[in-house]
Amino acid sequence: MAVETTLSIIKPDAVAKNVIGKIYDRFETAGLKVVAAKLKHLTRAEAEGFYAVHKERPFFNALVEFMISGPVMIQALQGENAMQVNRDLMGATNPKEAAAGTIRADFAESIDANAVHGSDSLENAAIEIAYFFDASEVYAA
Ligand code: RTP
Ligand code: MG
Repeated sequence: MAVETTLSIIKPDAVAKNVIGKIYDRFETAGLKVVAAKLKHLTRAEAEGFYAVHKERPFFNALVEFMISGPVMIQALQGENAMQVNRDLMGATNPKEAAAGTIRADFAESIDANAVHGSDSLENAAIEIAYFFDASEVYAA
């Protein structure tokens, strides 16, 4: 397995619930290291750009509204197999279908307010990290 870097976002619902630290503990316990981080209230344009791949989907407007409803915590996570390790920690998109012990099962309320985002491929991870961080803001482990 290779050392990878992936993008994670703790969404407005989880930031509002004050569980950033509890979610960071999941990352650290799984061997993922935070190598870049910022708390940010996204603009509409930033959220639309980030989720542009979904712009034709019926849930796009609700997704953007939700993502700008409060600040988000954005981090790059580095470790062995980081992209899939983070996706496994997150659990299914719909928290009602998420396996017990996953972040979404424990902290999410609904398919809209589902606590976290994680890159779904290494190619997208590179694009998403560059969307939010300058290269000089990402610290190699
Ligand atoms: P994310 O991109 O946020 O990490 O979530 P994901 O990969 O698990 O899910 P994705 O298919 O990429 O969808 C992005 C976000 O859109 C919302 N969604 N709503 N109502 C619906 O059917 C629906 N489907 C997706 C979710 O909030 C999801 O996280
Ligand atoms: Mg996705």
